[in-house]
Amino acid sequence: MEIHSWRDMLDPYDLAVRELITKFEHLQYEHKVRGIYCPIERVTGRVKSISSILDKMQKKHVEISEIETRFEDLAGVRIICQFVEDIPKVVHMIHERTDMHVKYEKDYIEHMKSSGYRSYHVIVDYEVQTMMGPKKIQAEIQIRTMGMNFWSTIEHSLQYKYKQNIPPHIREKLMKCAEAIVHLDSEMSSVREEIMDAQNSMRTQEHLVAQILLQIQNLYSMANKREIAKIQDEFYEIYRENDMEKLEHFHRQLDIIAEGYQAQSLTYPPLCS
Ligand code: 0O2
Repeated sequence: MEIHSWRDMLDPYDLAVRELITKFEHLQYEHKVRGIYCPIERVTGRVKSISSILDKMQKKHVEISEIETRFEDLAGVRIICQFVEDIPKVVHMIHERTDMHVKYEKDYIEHMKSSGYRSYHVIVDYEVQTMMGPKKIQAEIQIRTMGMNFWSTIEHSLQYKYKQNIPPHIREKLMKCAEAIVHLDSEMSSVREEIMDAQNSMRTQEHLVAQILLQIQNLYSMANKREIAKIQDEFYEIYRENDMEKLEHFHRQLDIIAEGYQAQSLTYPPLCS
């Protein structure tokens, strides 16, 4: 196939990858603004490289004309989760969507590959709109924990270096590492509640601090500079104490101060108006 034909073939897959990344990142955003825990930690994606397609064609005896039907991972999206428990939640989210249709799933978590590879794959049909009209393509969504991703990224680069012939002593080490990752994931799951509590408090505090800073900024148009400087100093002092209750109290006090100023400006309209 000529270079421009490869590009013609792969362009819709590139569009699909970019759209899918945006859609999953938007889900993250929606959770964040609502202060809800999101099972998606990070989203990445890629269109399979031409050399990787050529390698796979050779390995699986696939003709050029069969590429799009035989290879389901020309468009690949990877969703990284913090905990193993997040993975079925992400799978459920995908099933619930109407803009993609699940064709089938591969559970390499329940059934680890002999290499030690663990990940959950969902193959979807997805439609993109191109200059030539709509095009239905397949995309592979890999869902895995940070630990699983760490392992498979390292192992993948070794596969590239050794061209599928990783020496036995390295294979053995990789298998041990894969087992260690299984253990790590399960240890992380056992302290999941604590980790999530800590992350929740961090998010709540960030949200509160942002609101307080906005309140102080709004006061600039109402209060005098000396008073604002005093309020700011008080805020820094409370912030250093790291006491959420005091921060919440301070937030409420600022509301009252702002309401007071607003009432004053309604009582005494500017003389020049
Ligand atoms: P790349 O470079 O990521 O595109 P199968 O015959 O079913 O075993 P198939 O059809 O490739 O093989 O499907 P499979 O096994 O679900 O693999 C799809 C993708 O999952 C792979 O794409 C890898 O990204 C990943 N994967 C599968 N097995 C392994 C593994 O043992 N190690 C690592 N690191 N990744 C794996 P490609 O085309 O292999 O590579």
